[in-house]
Amino acid sequence: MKIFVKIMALAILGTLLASCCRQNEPYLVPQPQNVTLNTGTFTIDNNVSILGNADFEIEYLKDKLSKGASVSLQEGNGGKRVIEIKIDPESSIENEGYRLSVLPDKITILASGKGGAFYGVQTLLQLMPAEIYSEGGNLGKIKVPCVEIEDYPRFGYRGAGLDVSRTFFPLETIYDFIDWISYHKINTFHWHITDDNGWRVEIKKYPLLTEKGAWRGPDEVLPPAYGSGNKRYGGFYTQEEIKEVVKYAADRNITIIPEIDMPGHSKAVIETYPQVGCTNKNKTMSVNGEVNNVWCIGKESNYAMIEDIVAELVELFPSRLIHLGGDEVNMDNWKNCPHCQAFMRKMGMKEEIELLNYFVRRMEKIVNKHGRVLVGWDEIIKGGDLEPSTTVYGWGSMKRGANAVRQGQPTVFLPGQYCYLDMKQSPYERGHNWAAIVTLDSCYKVDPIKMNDFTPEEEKLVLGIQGNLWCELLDRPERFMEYQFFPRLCAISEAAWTSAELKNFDDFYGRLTSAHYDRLHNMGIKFRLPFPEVVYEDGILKVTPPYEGAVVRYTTDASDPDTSSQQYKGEIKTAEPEKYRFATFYKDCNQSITVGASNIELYHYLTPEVSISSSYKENESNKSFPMKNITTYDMKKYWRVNRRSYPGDFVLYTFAEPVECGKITVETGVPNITFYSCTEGHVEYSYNGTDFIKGDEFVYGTATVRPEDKVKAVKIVFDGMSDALITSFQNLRIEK
Ligand code: TNX
Repeated sequence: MKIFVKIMALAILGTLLASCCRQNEPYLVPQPQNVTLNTGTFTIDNNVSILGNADFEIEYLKDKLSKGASVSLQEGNGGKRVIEIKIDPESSIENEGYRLSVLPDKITILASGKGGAFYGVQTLLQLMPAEIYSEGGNLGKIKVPCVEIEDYPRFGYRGAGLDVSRTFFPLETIYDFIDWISYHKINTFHWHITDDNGWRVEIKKYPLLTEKGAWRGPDEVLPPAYGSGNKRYGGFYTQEEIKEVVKYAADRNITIIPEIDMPGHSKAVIETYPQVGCTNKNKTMSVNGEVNNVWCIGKESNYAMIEDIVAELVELFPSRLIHLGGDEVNMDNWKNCPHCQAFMRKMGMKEEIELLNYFVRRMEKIVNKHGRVLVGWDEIIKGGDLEPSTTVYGWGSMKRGANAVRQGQPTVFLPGQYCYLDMKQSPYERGHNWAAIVTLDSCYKVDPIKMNDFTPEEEKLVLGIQGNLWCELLDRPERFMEYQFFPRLCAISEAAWTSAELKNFDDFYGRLTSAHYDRLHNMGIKFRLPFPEVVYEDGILKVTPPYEGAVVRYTTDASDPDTSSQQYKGEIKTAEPEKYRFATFYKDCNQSITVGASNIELYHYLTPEVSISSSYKENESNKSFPMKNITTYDMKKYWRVNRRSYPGDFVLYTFAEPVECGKITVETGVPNITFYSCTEGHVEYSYNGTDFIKGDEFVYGTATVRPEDKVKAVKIVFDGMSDALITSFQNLRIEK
């Protein structure tokens, strides 16, 4: 018996010790390769001095400590305790790796190069309280746990990509973004700097590219798109600004790879310099819904222009890799262009895809001439051979990246299903979904080595991984860019940095939610919080908070919870579950989307018989999304018209019998994606079918009617030009 008590006591002590050690354990992201936690701490205060030969990193750390903790370090070795940051090119430490040793009286960061020294500092910052990332922190004193860390990256390429064409981001945001990714040991920023919807890099020889091609609006060469509406929208970066950004990034071990997307995705060039495009009346659309957005391959003068552009580009961006696009070319332009067709005959080409290969091969020469290497999207492997150095970005699927590797091209993996951060994070959130719903877990899983059976030779061609954000849907809500990137990019960073054997999603999720959220918050990032899971069973609402310690608040009137809403403490008994809404809260300053119980109908829409008439001609309707879709009340279905809408365009919903209802929500655009919508317009409604009352204006594609009598008809009326070459309409949401 006594022995049993002793064993129990030991067991309990053991558990206590384990949990207390676990508490002290540094929760690092990305997880380093080797961490040994020792006893004791190093105290950082004004008595600490700093020395070493890593000049930038020393200044950087001093700056972080003074801003985030009000601590000033002295230079030299005169302090009571010392921090040394040393770069020794002779040391055996791997490229971008570092050794971090924290003893009670000395912190040493040793690396063989600048990158490793910078990452040693990043890990050291993560050993400090999260406030260290804030500006204006006042800790005065910081205790850093004694550790020995040996660390190095799994992949040499760890990327984050941002499209600034569809949505333009001001310089300050670009600087913030560089800081944020550098904290996560991301070393490449792929800057998608031109596309159909805006050219954003100053090119001195072709000033119209930014004077005109950087702007969209009713009186601009580029029409409104992606929520920019009927105002002048746009912006660009001057060459001076870009040089400073490149330098700022390089200090933080980040290479910026610029992308000029060609020969497709080029509406912004072709509208400013029309001679660049094909000569034809082709009206078929690219997959992105653009017409006439492709460079002509048959016009020799185009190559001189590209040479000029690239010559300026390489002066701005010292990166070895230069990305010139190659994706989603609508080859109908080439099929219908006399120059392209004559060129094909001259070259003995049979198919248009050979024109793409010809173009890419010329781009290789242009880029190689400057001692640089061409990068293109995975379509570029289709038309024929490439230079062995030409690098492919595998985006369409894991398989397409793998095919590029098997064809012998160095490849960066960013398969949409794992790495596209413009994809929805759940069915209820804004975002694309053509690749998948991309969860935190999907990002964490991505592993081009484990998911393919490459030979050792092929493995060498796997350069790394990139998280990518396309910005068609980034115009709203505010700071959605941060929401889409974080924390999914934290997962990508660990997938790219940490050895496969050390990866463990649950462990990552624990580190993220218990420590890294605080860091993200102090970095100033409005990150996404996961929502709780709610089900209604046996008269009870049961809520599973999304992580340990998560605060869930709720309302009982179907409104969005806020910080004053009551906190969920246990099961809720109710006969009206559809009235409850829940959200996760972080420190009362960030909250998840609002959800109700997932297994019940939250809305009870009425479904009266309805017929449609409109200003659109029958042949303008898209066959796959016919008009009758919007008489079904299946809210996933929609009607798509293949043209832009103009003032005076309308859609009229007429009910067979007048409908008694309290509210009609009129949505336009594609359900849950909300583009191709009515950006400038209003709704009208009628009690008798002939006299119409003017109702609300459309805001982001939605307008509401609150009738006082039975409604016979509802009408969508356009007052301005719509946002795309496509317009979509949905079923009415009619509530009692
Ligand atoms: C495909 S990825 C594109 C982009 C879009 C994106 C939306 C790639 C090379 N092209 O132009 O923005 O899908 O997810």
